[in-house]
Amino acid sequence: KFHPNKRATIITAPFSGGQPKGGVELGPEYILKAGFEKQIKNLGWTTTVEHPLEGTNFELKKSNEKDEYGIKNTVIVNECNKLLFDRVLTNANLGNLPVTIGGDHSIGTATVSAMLEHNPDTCVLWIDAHADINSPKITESGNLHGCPLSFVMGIDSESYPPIMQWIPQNLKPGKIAYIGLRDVDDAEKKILKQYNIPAFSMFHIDKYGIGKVIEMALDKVNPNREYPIHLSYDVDAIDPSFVPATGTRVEGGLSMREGLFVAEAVAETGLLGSLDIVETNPMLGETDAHVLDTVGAACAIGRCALGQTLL
Ligand code: EXY
Ligand code: MN
Ligand code: MN
Ligand code: MN
Repeated sequence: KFHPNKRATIITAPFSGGQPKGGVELGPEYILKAGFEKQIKNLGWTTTVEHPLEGTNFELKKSNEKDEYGIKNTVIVNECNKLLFDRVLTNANLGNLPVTIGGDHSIGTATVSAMLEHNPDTCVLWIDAHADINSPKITESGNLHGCPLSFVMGIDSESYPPIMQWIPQNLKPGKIAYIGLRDVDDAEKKILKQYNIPAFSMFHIDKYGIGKVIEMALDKVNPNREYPIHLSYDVDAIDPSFVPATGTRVEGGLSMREGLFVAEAVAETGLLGSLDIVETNPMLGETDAHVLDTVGAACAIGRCALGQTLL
């Protein structure tokens, strides 16, 4: 079992530069105000909170223009990821469990590559409606929250801007599995096939049930249940009826229980090495209840992943 000492570091990533909408940078503040740190403490963890983006003003530098590489906000996304990479890697090396709270999913570039730098055996579970594996070459939107996995896998690396060359391309295709997919671009589908990346869509969840799907996903990336798991949880994996306050909603998602089960099942393995909770956008709730539901779901994902059980 990893993390027997139960020390967690909550790393806030109030960042929205990976996509055009404002408000997702408020995710960490809302999640912390909802009592997330205390909830984790109540599960027996010693907690620390770090704010590595404090003092930066990335939000003021956002633009909606694509650069010569076909992507938007390259400089701030890159700088943000550098800061997060350092804190995730440092905490992991100290034996702390990094819990990174976004912010948009472009920060996955830092969290995934840092955890693989910490332990190259790390496997990744990417829980999302989206595959987030566009490259600068193939992205249509140019939004970097749709691209983090290409960078850490080195897909189409000739299309990357030079400032992103520091990113370790340390994720192998056999070390990641997806759960919850239902909005994947055609060019991304090609990549999933070409690299033979295990991907469980909502179709598979309906067909086999969520319990079986987690087992199948872990059988692919962690057959002997021996490697640490980086759980990168995009709240839009859960159906927008439960998680409405998020930027790229897609109907037909996980039920609330299926969504929490994923986190509980990872906790049950004892192999959780690090966690991201991303894409909570408190400005996109149409009502206060929408915001409370979404922030509440983000907190619940974290509690379940860190060991909260029903009995
Ligand atoms: N595939 C689309 C794009 O690249 O723009 C949508 C990506 C949404 C990414 C969200 C957060 O997971
Ligand atoms: Mn470790
Ligand atoms: Mn995502
Ligand atoms: Mn998503």
